[in-house]
Amino acid sequence: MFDRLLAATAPAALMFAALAALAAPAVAQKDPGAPGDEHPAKLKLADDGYGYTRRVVDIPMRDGVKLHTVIALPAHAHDAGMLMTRTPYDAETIATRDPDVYASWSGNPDTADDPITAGGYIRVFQDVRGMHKSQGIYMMNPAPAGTPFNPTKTDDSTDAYDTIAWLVKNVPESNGRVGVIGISYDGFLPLMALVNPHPALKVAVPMNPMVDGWRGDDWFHNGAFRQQMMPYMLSQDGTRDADTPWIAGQADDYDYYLKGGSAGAIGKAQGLDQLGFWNKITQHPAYDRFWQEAAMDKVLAKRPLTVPTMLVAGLWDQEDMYGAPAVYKALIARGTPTSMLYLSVGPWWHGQQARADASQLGAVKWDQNTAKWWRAHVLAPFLAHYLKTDAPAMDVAPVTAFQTGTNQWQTLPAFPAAGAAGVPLYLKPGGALGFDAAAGPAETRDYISDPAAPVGYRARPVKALYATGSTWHQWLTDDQRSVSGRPDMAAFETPVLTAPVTISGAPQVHLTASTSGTDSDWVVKLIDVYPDGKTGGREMAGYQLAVAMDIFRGRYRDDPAVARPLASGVPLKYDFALPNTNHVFLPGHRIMVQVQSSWFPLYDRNPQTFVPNIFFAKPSDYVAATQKITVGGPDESYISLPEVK
Ligand code: PG9
Repeated sequence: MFDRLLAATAPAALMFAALAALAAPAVAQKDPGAPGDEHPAKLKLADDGYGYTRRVVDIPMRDGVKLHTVIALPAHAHDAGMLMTRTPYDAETIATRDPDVYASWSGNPDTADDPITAGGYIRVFQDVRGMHKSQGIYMMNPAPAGTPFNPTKTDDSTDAYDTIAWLVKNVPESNGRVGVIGISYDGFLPLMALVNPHPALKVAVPMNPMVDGWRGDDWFHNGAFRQQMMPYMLSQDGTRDADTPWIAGQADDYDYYLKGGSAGAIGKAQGLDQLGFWNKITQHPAYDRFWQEAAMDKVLAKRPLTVPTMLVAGLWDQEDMYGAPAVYKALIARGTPTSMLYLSVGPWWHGQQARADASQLGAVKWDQNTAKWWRAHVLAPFLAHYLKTDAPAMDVAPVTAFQTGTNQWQTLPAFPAAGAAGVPLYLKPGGALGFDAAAGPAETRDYISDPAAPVGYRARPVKALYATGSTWHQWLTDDQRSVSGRPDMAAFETPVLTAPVTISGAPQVHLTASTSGTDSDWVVKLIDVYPDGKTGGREMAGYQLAVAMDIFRGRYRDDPAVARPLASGVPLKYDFALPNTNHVFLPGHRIMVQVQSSWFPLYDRNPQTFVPNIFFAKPSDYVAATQKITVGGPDESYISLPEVK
């Protein structure tokens, strides 16, 4: 509010400031340490209270731009490995340890502190170009240098290379071995460090990395825009200190975004059309070269992986569910050896493995603190083996995956688990669901999708993602009974299972449906329905836990790069992958599939009238539509489950 108010009254404010300067006597600003000033000229502390001392340097890159870098050295560091986290989230803040933040690096603890502290590593934190105290221009997740959308000669790969080159020359306490680690945006940066890596880079741990902003990470999922990320864009792209507040007014984001109209209208109202990144994404709503040139699974698949890398994925990662598995799949496909590529898959929200206790996620309990176990038994030995001079042996499998349902860790040679094969689970008449195709002629399951009353992605009131008290981090495990039974969605359910159904990998949706509109979104959810209170325990009686769900914007059904109208009233096929699973549907449970056509307000509404760019849809474009899902018959809808027999 204040920054907008100032902007509105800037001329007046300048006049008053000039008058004030003339009127008030000049107050001499004493230099710190001047006689009488109790402030010392430069305050020196023995350490940060945890035995770490800080060395702050502005490291010159190859083009002369200096990047602000905080080096945290453990007391008596000698022959120590270095572990670097590059970040857009303020290196100075992250590098300040805070006992209240899970006894870890404070602020946004982008690493798992206990094995790192115990490992005695030198920690390095660096502001990326253009953010906080680093020089240079800022671009959000810039594509590699020299691509059409990054015409400069530098990028986060060259900056990582130049920084590592400086570190190994100028940190005498180190053993010359450097690792990179980070979560989310800070997980994207280790991936960029792997593109033409410095020879001293010995290990990379990209956790929950941002990989493809259009396919399935932060900005879109299959073309549907994640409009609740707009406040982050205003903050991150608005100023180099990322300090611009988003003022919505309503306490319920469902109200705010419904009243705001299209995402483009909301963005304009908030001033986002001043932001370079906002203008880039609104000009590139389809999966064109802007997105494809920056997709890190594609970038890394162009070259061999030469640095041992452990990708870390969360099965309920609410922000970057797509990234780590996509990079893993792309690198395995090009023949990367398991001696070079590791994967950890845990029952975690975005970064939970490093940021919090992980004995449960939302209401779902795992019978153990999965994060602490993983840090001690997987991350710690992995880092030590590659960063310590004596390279201690490690017993870390190529894949360490938590199997939910049975709640046990698995060590696997690859992911998905061996033997996972597509088994059709058919959507049938009468809301039935089963592994046997429906007998009889095709039917349709119909519902009305009305953009004036979109289906919520979680129970209201919906807080802004990072508002105080927000439970955004656990929304993917919310009980889906909040929407079950609504007339504007369709649910299908198996009988009670008498034997376990084990799945590992990405379920594949094969939906046949028509819409009376000329565009449509399809949300498909694969759900584990817990037994009733008599057999399965009262606490979770009847709970509907989504194990995989995602949205698909119909206009891209032929080609993600080209939006095309849908033939109204014609049954069309929609084929898309749901996020990865590693789950067992236990006996006594049921399997459920839910289908709906909005997921609000996280995703912008589809007007259901084909328009060139949904960001700029007019109010009159938003029309209700009758959705008809084909069940039974030769074109029946089904989900191909990656079942492990
Ligand atoms: N991937 C996270 C994020 C990116 C963009 C918007 C909101 C969150 C992150 O870097 O934490």
